[in-house]
Amino acid sequence: MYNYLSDPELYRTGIRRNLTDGDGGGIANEASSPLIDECSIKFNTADVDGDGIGTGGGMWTTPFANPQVLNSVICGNMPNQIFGPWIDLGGNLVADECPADACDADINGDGVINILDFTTLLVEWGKVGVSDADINGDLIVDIADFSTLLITWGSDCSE
Ligand SMILES: [Ca+2]
Ligand SMILES: [Ca+2]
Repeated sequence: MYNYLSDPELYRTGIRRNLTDGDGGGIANEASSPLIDECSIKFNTADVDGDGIGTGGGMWTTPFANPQVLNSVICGNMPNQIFGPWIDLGGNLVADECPADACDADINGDGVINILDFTTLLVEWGKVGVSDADINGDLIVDIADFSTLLITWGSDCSE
């Protein structure tokens, strides 16, 4: 998501597995101060080509802007979580490693973890790089993702 001279409000939004060669894998704020409320910003990557140009895997913000973050999870982004200014309104988790979240295994996002997610995982099996079936965000679809799917099988992820 690229914000330029705008202050949108994001509420209960998931921003996951986005890629850029430059800055701001998940959200880039150029002179913008969004309100980020109950959002999940996970497994986004800046500087995909690894040339050292590109930062703010989860969120990147230019100086003098003030994105406000409330009750949100920002984790598992590369090469870092947040670059630039932001205002912590509380209830946030910002971490390199994401805690286990049953609903990460809801690959197709329909609110339940079932055979449809398993089918997608089979189709994507062995894929290297960004995939919805890469449940743990380590950029390969393998047995670790399958294990998480099994453990969380049948979970209700609807809101
Ligand atoms: Ca599902
Ligand atoms: Ca994986």
